Amino acid sequence: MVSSPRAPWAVSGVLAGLAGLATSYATAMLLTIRGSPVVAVSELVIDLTPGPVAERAIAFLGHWDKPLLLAAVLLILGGLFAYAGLLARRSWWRSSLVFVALAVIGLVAVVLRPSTDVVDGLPIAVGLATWLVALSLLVRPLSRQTGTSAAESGTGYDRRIFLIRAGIMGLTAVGFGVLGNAIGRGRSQVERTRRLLKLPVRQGPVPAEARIGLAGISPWRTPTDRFYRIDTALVVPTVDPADWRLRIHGMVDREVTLTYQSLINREIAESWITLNCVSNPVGGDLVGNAWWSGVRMADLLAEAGVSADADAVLQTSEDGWTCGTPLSTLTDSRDAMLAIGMNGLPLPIDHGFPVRTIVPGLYGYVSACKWVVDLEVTRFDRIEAYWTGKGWSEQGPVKIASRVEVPTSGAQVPPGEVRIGGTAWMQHTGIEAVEVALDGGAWQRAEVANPGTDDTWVQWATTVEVEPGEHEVRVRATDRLGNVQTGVERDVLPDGATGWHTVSFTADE
Ligand SMILES: Nc1nc2c(c(=O)[nH]1)N[C@H]1C(S)=C(S)[C@@H](COP(=O)(O)O)O[C@H]1N2
Ligand SMILES: [Mo]
Repeated sequence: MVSSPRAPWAVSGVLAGLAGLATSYATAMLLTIRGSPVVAVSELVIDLTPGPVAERAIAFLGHWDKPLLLAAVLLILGGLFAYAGLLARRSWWRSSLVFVALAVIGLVAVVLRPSTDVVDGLPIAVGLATWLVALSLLVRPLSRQTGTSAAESGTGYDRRIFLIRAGIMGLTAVGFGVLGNAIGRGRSQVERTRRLLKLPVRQGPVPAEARIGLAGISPWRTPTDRFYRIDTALVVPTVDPADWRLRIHGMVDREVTLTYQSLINREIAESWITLNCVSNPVGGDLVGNAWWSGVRMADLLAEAGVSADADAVLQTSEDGWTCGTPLSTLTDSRDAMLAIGMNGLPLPIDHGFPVRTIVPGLYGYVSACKWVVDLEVTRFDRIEAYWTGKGWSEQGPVKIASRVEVPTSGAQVPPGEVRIGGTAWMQHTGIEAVEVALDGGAWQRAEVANPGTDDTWVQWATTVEVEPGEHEVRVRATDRLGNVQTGVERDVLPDGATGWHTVSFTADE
């Protein structure tokens, strides 16, 4: 059998490999996943290295330990890529197996990381797809004339096509690498600035009365890293506080432009506020409670002097997302604020650093603009905001909601007395009462822990008596205006879901 020289095959493997690493790296940076699959594998190597060996290596190599480890991983990868390319001479399948095996190792490394979710696997999928496509593109001109007369082309393969493809592949890989690096670097610089910031904010103490003391219930204060995140940003805006400006304009007496420094020099208001998403289904977890620190929106708007004809504020974020907020909710006595801190620290980048809006009593999509840079005082009949242009309601006041968290759906409990509990919320109105009904029976009052504010959720708990067998418990809340949560089931679109959350469980000896 006549075949082309070996070198181009090895080069194909390496180029395809690098292209896959580059696209997976760019994807990881784009999805703001901390570190690429290569970094995950390197970290896995560190984890798997016996402690004493690692210590000796670190002592010997000093600060060079991690760059050297990365370099070693890349070198080994390079060798495997070349090997895969050579294998492709005989069978494309065997070489693609090498890539699949590498992807599996990467996936294992990513999954073994603390707090991974499904999207973390995406860079690997993108990388694997790139590998397979790139490899087949590169080796096709190599194998085309294999087996035919080598004399025809003189070299035994389609050299020109191969070189062109290899060149394009190399450039594309470099392009993705540079792109990923630019995205990653912008974020890490802003993250460094964020960590060094000393803000005049406190860490609010959780009111003792807010806790119902039932194991398994959501913590009253949602830890920042477990706070839900919703936004349309593919690449999260990374705004340096030094560059941040907020313009307040439109139907105002005088325009106001704020810098970050001028904002944090003002009086800081702080409060516990529960934020939830209009897309949260009944019983869902797109809700969280945090201690927010910021500057009262009412004071800022008073400085600008809003026109009596205005009824809305169109908020715009750095990435162009918009929401329309009722002016009255920003000027009344509630703690609507331009938040700079969350749970006692500067806002995380993903939650709107350096500045976002928080308005108690409104769903996030009409109020909680992250990375906010522009407030236009206006009228609802003149604007269309991002989500209202897509079928969601113009007005987004929160709805009464309650959730059974204990027992969990499908749980097995001993028969007899069973503790039931969860959370309920109706921000800015407050929760007056929570009731549960067992197996479609009468509503019975639960105990409600009073956090001392109407702007947050409450924890509730009660005890029911159950016989062995299948059971179903549902919950409903009543707000402080006497409105009882409706049992009518409605979807999240256009203005938030309604219905009673129901959980089934089994009582078993
Ligand atoms: N810039 C920007 N701000 C935004 C959004 C967005 O897509 N972009 N989503 C909103 C929605 S729908 C919700 S529910 C909240 C969620 O805030 P969180 O991610 O801090 O939990 O942010 C709001 N602010
Ligand atoms: Mo939302």
